[in-house]
Amino acid sequence: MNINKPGLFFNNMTGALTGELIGEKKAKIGDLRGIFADEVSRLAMDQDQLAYHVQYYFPVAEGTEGGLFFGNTTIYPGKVGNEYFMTKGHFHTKGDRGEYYWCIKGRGMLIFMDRDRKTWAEEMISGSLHYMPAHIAHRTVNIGDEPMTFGACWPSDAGHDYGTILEEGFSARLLEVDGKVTLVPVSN
Ligand code: PAN
Ligand code: ZN
Repeated sequence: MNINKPGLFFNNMTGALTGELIGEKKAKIGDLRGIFADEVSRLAMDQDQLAYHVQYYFPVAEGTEGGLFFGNTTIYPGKVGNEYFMTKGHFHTKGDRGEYYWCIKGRGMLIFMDRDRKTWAEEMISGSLHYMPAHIAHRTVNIGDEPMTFGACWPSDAGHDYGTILEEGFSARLLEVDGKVTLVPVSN
């Protein structure tokens, strides 16, 4: 009978994944066209500046029913104009797939939006655990001065619908207003 050594490690302090089959995705300021409100400020920044990166473990092919994916995301501190660095955000392509996030370090905010465009936010601090129900778009924001890292686990057939958010956006944005983190409704 075999007793195997683990081939995959998750660092509880940093969130770093090491081992077999770890992939990586980087999002630079230059990749985030149409995400932030202030496009003029975004274009004036160093387009190679890293806004966030993701490490992920895909033990099965994307789209496989019944599997789970695991990842971490680190969002760097910073702002585009008065809007904090954040992820693109998405609905899952299979809308009825949920997800867990948990904050490892830093100070963040998780923005949710339902299909009726109702938006709300939840604070992320070390140890906080967040359940994303089905049919809810989700985006994360770094509101602190240090990198903010969280873990995520989601179904391997969930998929990512970025197009809806690119076209319609969230109905509120997290801005610094008079020195305070404020969830500001988008006027249309
Ligand atoms: C996360 C996100 C990750 C990056 O793993 O994919 O935080 O955010 P964007 O995908 O919106 O750029 C997740 O929610 N997966 O389903
Ligand atoms: Zn997701």
